[in-house]
Amino acid sequence: RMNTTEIFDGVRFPGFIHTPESLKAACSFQFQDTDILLVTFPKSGTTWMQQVLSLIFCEGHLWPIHNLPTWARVPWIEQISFDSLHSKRNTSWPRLFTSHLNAKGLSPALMKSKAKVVYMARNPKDVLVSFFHFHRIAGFLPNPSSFEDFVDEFLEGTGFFGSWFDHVKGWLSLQKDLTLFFVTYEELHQEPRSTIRKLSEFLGRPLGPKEEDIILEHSSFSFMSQSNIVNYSLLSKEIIDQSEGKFFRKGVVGNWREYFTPELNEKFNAVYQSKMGDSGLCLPWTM
Ligand code: PPS
Repeated sequence: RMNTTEIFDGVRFPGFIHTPESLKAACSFQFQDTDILLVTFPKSGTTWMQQVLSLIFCEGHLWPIHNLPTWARVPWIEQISFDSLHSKRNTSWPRLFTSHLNAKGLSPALMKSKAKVVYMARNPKDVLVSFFHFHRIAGFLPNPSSFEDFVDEFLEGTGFFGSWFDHVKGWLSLQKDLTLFFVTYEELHQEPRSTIRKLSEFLGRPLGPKEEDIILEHSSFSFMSQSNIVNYSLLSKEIIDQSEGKFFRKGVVGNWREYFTPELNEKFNAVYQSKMGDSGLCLPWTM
């Protein structure tokens, strides 16, 4: 089952970590008003935000940060490991969850509660480059044939986890219906302190300056990439093989420039414009 595909509501998911049952269960999950759900398209800064969210709630007690992997602290509700991780979890924090599902699938369940949603997005060109590399190290995703083909698939929305465009537009169109905090990888990168401050206020957990320092230190790329508990080196080589490339690859804004030829960039921009041009969304990146 390592390299199988699960198609759910027209979207491809890696069958190694998803089943029809796990995906269906996520869409009818019973959220509580105190829950916090992180939603991302893959490679948009999920692990980073899982780390920030758990740091905000651990109140300076760093045992979980040093001992529990991010996926156990803020588990994906749609993955097959969810039930076992969820039942073993420390319950003194609000329940923190992650999801890569789209708004169409997950929002009906969410709207039955007042759960807070943190939606994190990243420049899709950087998402694409990061995802391309991830396909090469993740045993549960197929190796891309070429970068050009990978770009085509991304633009068509036929790759794993579906269309980036539908994901972002779908979730951001619900800003009025959900209690949603929209944050970007770019702003967390450029203004980490003020972004984390705004996020913690949204979550009702304002931080003191010392707490902010602790969070900034433990959510930095250098700390996280060197921490075996969060850098995915706990997983076997069959699942994620980091001998040829790292999960914590670069951690920068704008790395796409090293991969896109002027032709690919033009093609990407034309599709971006046609899909996002009239979205009315104010996104921080220049394409
Ligand atoms: S996943 O598989 O969807 O959970 O991947 P995700 O965590 O969303 O994305 C991985 C990319 O996020 C980068 N990353 C960071 N950048 C800056 N600072 C910190 N602390 C950080 N943590 C993770 C990681 O390096 C991947 O991006 P790329 O561009 O590949 O380096």
